[in-house]
Amino acid sequence: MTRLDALRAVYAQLQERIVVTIMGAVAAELQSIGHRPNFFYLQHAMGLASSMGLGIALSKPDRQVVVFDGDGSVLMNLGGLTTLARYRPRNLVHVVFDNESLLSVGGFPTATATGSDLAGIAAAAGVPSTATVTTVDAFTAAFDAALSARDLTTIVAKVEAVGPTGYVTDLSLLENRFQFQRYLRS
Ligand SMILES: Cc1ncc(C[n+]2csc(CCOP(=O)(O)OP(=O)(O)O)c2C)c(N)n1
Repeated sequence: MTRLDALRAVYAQLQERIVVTIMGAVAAELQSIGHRPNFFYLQHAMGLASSMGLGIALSKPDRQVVVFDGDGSVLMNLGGLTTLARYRPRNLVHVVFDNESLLSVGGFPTATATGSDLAGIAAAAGVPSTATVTTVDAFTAAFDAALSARDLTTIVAKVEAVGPTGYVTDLSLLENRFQFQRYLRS
């Protein structure tokens, strides 16, 4: 499965939900499908997309929050999983696109390439629902189930280590920041 195909498969369900992504490939790919004011692409703060999603989920319990993370980013902040589990926001779906690589900075292998199991780590951290999927159909089913279950879920989607041709988009960090802030307040 490619991450782009997985994103396309669930894009319609992102329209009315709050979405936070990590920087780099996933941000560029989601924007290539179509940017929306409810999408925020967290630049620079590698590993903290789930933490930002947690804060939003706790402050907006009536909204569902989707976080698109990466294996390298999660590995940089494994403690984030324990904090997620501790607060257990039932309105947060945490998707980790695991390409076993730091793709956005050149494709260096991560620990998932040598056997570390992020869904297992999330479950051991206390995340109540976890899954690992390897096909678009399985990803869509797991994503749908997580949205309807209304409980904290981490879905690890094993994807090919391929990304967009370019990472720079015409949406600047500050523009995205102010637009997203206005969206959250509206
Ligand atoms: C604290 C910190 N260290 C390093 C970087 C540089 N950096 C940006 S994206 C990235 C790789 C992210 O890897 P992953 O989460 O696996 O996502 P992928 O690029 O594979 O989609 C790195 C190392 C950063 N932005 N912040």
